[in-house]
Amino acid sequence: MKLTLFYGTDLASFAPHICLRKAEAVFDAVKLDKHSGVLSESWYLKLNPNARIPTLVVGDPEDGNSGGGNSGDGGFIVRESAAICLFVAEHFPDAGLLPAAGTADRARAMDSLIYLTNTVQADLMVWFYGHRYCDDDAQLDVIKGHAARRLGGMFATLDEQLAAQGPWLGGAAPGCADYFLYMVAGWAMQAGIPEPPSSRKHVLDHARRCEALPEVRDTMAAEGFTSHFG
Ligand SMILES: N[C@@H](CCC(=O)N[C@@H](CS)C(=O)NCC(=O)O)C(=O)O
Repeated sequence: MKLTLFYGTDLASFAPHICLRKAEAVFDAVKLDKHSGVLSESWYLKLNPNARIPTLVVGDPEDGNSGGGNSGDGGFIVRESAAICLFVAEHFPDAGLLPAAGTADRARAMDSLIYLTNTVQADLMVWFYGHRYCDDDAQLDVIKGHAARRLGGMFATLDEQLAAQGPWLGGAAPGCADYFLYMVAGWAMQAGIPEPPSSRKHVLDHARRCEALPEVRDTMAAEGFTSHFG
């Protein structure tokens, strides 16, 4: 089945991109610039009405279904970064992107992945897109201050979690939750929050371990950026 990932450098497509590379999937990678206006163009909105990156097109969504939707046999589209990671994990089970179903390790990996996307990533979006939540610079400063403090606390909790059950979020081997943590930790480093991920020993060690993985290094090189951990 043909796979096409629409991605941008160091965006929410990064973790899905690592998963595809780890799975040795054959896929087309289409690079987009989120500042170019392309996300609001009609051809892209048809693929992703949320006007966001990433988008994974699986097969041909126009072929044999109701027309560009998510149903039918011809193909489908996955638009959430964590959902793309999970789809790739299930579609390529030999890649080991998730621990075995029904195990404690699987439950921990899923718990972490969902926390990272619906809590950590959500507050990072507030920090990076704070202007969408307020009217002026004074309000923006307040919003970003709160987001930064909240994020500092989240990485402290993640640090404790890694200390208690590391080295990886799903036990003995790295998987999609680890790639997701590395992605959001890198964004938090760029945000310059007062208590950055690098100030947390176990989060920093985790990032260093991630950077030693060929699938992470290769994806960073393919996207054209380098470590945010110095
Ligand atoms: N929940 C979505 C969020 C995706 C998202 O916000 N992507 C950002 C890039 S990291 C984007 O496309 N931003 C463009 C915009 O908001 O205008 C996911 O995880 O896939």
